[in-house]
Amino acid sequence: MNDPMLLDAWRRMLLIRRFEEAVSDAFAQGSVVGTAHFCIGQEASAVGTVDALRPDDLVTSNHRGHGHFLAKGADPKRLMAELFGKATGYSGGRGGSQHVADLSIGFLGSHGITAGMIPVATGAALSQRLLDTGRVVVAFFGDGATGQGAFHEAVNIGAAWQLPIVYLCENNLYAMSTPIGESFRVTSIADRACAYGIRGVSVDGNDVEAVYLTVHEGVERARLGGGPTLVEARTYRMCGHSKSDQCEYRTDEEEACWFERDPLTIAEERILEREIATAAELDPIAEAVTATVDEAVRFALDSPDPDPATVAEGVFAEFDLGATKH
Ligand SMILES: Cc1ncc(C[n+]2csc(CCOP(=O)(O)OP(=O)(O)O)c2C)c(N)n1
Ligand SMILES: [Mg+2]
Repeated sequence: MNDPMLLDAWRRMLLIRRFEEAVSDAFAQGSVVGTAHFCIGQEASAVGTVDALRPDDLVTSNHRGHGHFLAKGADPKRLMAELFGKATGYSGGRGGSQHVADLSIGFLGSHGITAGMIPVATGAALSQRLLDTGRVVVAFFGDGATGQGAFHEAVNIGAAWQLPIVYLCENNLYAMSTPIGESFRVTSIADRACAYGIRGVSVDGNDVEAVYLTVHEGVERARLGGGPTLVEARTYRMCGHSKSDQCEYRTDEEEACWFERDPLTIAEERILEREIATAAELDPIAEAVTATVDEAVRFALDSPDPDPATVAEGVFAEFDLGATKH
């Protein structure tokens, strides 16, 4: 990454962090209900990956998708409003944390079904091939998703047809409370790539530059017709799986070790070391990020609730209640 890129990557990682902290506060205040999965600690894999893409390239996400979406250019106001269940949200307040999309910025959607979007991403990559758009697709998913049949089927067909796609696994060492060692025997998820005859690469997922370089190589290979790459970004969520998780299955030592490798700190230290900016120059950037998030919260609070009269809009299944009576 050149100097301006690294500085901007840091700013956007900070935006993701502050955004999720604000969502957490909103939960505490009761403005947001239900649950959410935060990506605090995983911001570098989202930003580094998206920075390796062209703006018109496509992304799919999973249940832990705020960072992916914001990195791809989501409007923080509309995402915040969605979390608040408001009519101005990306899904009109109906989707919540896990179900948002914006095709205009190439974000095909996040989804709560583990591995559910990997086949969708693969289909999107087939479309790009058939339409000859030159676009590449990235599918974000977690280590737990690699145990799903949908992962194997999609990666296999992506490989067989040499589709323009990068399969981006954020290996944060756990699927809910299950450590990876209890789910598979390979030491790296990248090793699984050989089963499909594609390239597999493992990268430090907390180092935004390393992620960028690794994904960029995979993206350009895919764009030139070289087929998929499976990238494992090794990272750690610095929070619970979801709102209710106290992380009792993790040791203090393990957490301390990873908390020292906070992706924001790594990027900030590098910016200072390379004299891209001084600490005093970073302060106003951080303040502007906080102001953006505050504005998003205000927008969400001030937005109207969805109109009950629109409840059937966007519903594609119809039931004839009369037909169920015998
Ligand atoms: C098909 C399916 N099975 C189970 C779940 C429940 N579930 C939600 S998140 C999750 C773990 C996902 O782990 P991973 O893919 O590693 O992502 P992470 O949460 O660690 O980011 C599970 C099992 C689900 N949402 N969908
Ligand atoms: Mg995981």
